[in-house]
This record gives sequence, structure tokens and C-alpha cells, in this order.
Amino acid sequence: MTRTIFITGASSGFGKACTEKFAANGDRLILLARRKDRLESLAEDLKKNHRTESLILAADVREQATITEQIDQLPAEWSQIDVLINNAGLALGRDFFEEANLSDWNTMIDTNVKGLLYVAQAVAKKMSAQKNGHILNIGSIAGKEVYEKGNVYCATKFAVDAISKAMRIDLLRHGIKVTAIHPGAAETEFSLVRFKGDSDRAKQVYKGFKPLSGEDIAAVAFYCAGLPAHVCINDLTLTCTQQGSSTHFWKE
Ligand code: NDP
Ligand code: 8X3
Repeated sequence: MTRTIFITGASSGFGKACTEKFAANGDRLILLARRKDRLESLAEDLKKNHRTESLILAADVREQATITEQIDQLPAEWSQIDVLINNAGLALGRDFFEEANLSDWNTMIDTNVKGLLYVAQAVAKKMSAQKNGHILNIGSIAGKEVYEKGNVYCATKFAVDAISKAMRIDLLRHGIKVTAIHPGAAETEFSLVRFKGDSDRAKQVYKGFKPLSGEDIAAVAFYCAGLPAHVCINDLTLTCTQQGSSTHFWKE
């Protein structure tokens, strides 16, 4: 059966890898991110390679009114959402607490916490009416253990952990599954964004070990979303084999 999968942060990294994984399975996709050009060329590729039908939502998850309106007013044929991969997010900067940039803090809180909530609530309203659905929130190992200079990024991911637990309880009565996936270090555009385009510094993060890839996270999300209706993975942390905690790596 063709499912409708709503993926935020579909233009890069985990989100983009999820589009490929679900499209290859015959699912149809709602693709949300700010970079419309990337979403358009992705939708073309998916159509060509898998005959995937996609709906593009070029939007910023921080814009509450736009997000709520766009999801409330989805065309009728896209209104039944089976799975939400609530993934859009970012880290900005890696600084000691007293030296960090307040604007970076605001952007991370607005995106990773408030944006995730806006999308989740608008979709949960639809799923409640349907009496089924599955929401996968992308947290982080940074939401399980804080690390030096991780301060507010870690706090936003601790929030994703708490929000996921709360959603699971409140949405129980509607038969909606909530899964929190917490990846460790994965090589995507994440570090390039965190270090504001400094590609040398971004590459350095993954030196000496083989990190997770977007495809690894997509495989896990696909597995979680494919379990029988009565089975829900609540919470899952995955790392590459050379990572043992937020801060412990076995490097070559
Ligand atoms: P990428 O930078 O590769 O992808 C981030 C995605 O989020 C992009 O598609 C981007 O699209 C989208 N996004 C960012 N801000 C907004 C916004 N305001 N509105 C809409 N979309 C937005 O990083 P990853 O794929 O690695 O990250 C995905 C998620 O995984 C994030 O929540 C991140 O915190 C988390 N994570 C990442 C880990 C890693 O090591 N890579 C590990 C653990 C968790 P666009 O710019 O086009 O809007
Ligand atoms: C991204 C992974 O722990 O390197 O969430 O910040 S981490």
C-alpha cells in the first residue's frame, strides 16, 4: 500500500536520504525545507527514478503561521499523512557558554524546538482525526548527554527527547505512534552549517573514524516506520561503531 510520508529537512542529509529510501519502497512524499530549488530537483529525480509523486512545501519551520496554514490547507489528496519524519534542524557554533552568540541560540531554539513543535502539532491534528499515524522526531545523542561547548544545541535536543515522551503519552488515545531517533555523529551538511561554511573545520569533525551516513539513519527510520500497527519503537540511540558516547570515539 502506498503511504504518504511527510519529511522535514528533505533538502539535505538525513531528510534527503529518507526521501530516497521511502520513494524506493513506492511511498509518496511531502517534502519540506527552505531551499525550493533543491526540493524541485529532488522531486524530479525521485519521479524519474521511482515514479514518486511529491508535494513540495518550501517553508521555514520557524514561521508558525505559515507552517500551520500550509499543513492545515494541504490539498485533500495529500491530507492523509501516514508518517511524519520531523527532522529539520541545525547546530550553530560550538562555543563556551559565556562566549556563545545569542542569535545562534535563538535560531537553534526556534528551529529545533519551536519549529519541530509547530510541524508536529499541525500533523498530529490530522492524525488524531484519522485515528492513526506515526511521528518520528529526530533528536540526537546530544539530547542524551551534554558535551563541552554543546550547551544550547544539546538543550534543544534534550527538549526533543522530552517532547517525544510527552507526545507519546498525549497521543496514545488516538492510536498515534511516536518514535524518537537519536543519532550520534553523522557526516551530512550538519557540521558545515554548524561552522558556518568552514569546510576544513567541518571535515575535521569526522577525521579518524567512520561516521554514520544519512543512509544509515534513513534505514533505521524506514525500519521503525514499517513495523506492524501494534508495535512502536519509542526511543532509539544509534552511533557508528567507533563512537561510545557523546564524547568517546575510537580514532585511527
Ligand atoms: P543537514 O544540514 O544535512 O540537513 C538539515 C536539514 O534541515 C536541511 O534539509 C535544511 O534545509 C533543514 N532545515 C534547517 N533549518 C530549517 C528551517 N528553519 N526550516 C526548514 N528546514 C530547515 O543536517 P542533518 O541531516 O545531519 O540534520 C538533520 C537533523 O538531524 C537535525 O535535526 C540535526 O540536529 C539532527 N542530527 C544530526 C546529526 C549529525 O551528526 N549530522 C546527529 C544527530 C542529530 P534548508 O536549509 O533547505 O531549509
Ligand atoms: C549532532 C551530533 O553530538 O556531534 O546532533 O552534536 S553531535
